Amino acid sequence: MMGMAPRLKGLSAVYAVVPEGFGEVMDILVTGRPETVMRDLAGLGYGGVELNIADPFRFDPSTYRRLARSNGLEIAAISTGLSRALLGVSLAHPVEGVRRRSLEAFKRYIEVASQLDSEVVVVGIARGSCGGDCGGARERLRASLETLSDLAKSYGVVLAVEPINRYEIDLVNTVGEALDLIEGLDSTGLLVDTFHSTLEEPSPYQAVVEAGGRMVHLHVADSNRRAPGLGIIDWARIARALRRVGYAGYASVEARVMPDYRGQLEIAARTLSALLE
Ligand code: LER
Ligand code: MN
Repeated sequence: MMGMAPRLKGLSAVYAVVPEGFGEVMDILVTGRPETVMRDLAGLGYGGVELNIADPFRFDPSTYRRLARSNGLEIAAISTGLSRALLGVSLAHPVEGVRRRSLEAFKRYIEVASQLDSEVVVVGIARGSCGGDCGGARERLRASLETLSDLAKSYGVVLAVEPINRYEIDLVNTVGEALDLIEGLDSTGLLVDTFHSTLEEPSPYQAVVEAGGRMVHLHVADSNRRAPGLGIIDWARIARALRRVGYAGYASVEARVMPDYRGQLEIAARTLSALLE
């Protein structure tokens, strides 16, 4: 019965929260003053904003809470990738002191998520890389996730492990690898990113189906990482796959937004209306 299928919560976009002087961020992140960005997102019909916070130790949730509230937005997720560039965060790091400090960063991300009523903390490139020893890195990453999943559970938050394509990282590229990694862990699921899964999986539709009930978050970009609608992904087919697995979270746009994020997010919203019906 189609009418019984859970609906997505809405659209969100990934916004970079960086300290002054950070320099350029990836062109898939929305940048600008938070007041302006949140007002623009609300104006474009977005219901959420995902915060990619470079430094969780120097982040004041109260400002973002107020701005999100006043614009009627939810914090769709807290993402963490920028901490790798700024602080060297790596949950798989072979140096115990670095791994411990990285766990502290993620503990802070979990606290921040709960303070902002967000249910999701993303484990993307801040998980770290193989460093020539993929087996060891995987074991250390698993140990880190075991520690963090208990904490996440106590805060009512879930960790979302994101398979990322092999040209960006060498640790956990596919949905299958991510499912193996998180097996048996509470409060830990998968983030499917339609761009990465187009590169790594038989298809992005199959990636959603394989992630199944363990899917807790969704990043959307087209096959070329441009806004949904500007590549070859069939978005109606993505929508069908999401309904089939019962996904009911946000679709968070993480696509090339330069030079003007408003235009790109408008194209994304128009394309993704099929997912929200
Ligand atoms: C992060 O969500 C992501 O998709 C990566 O490509 C960023 O490096
Ligand atoms: Mn992503």
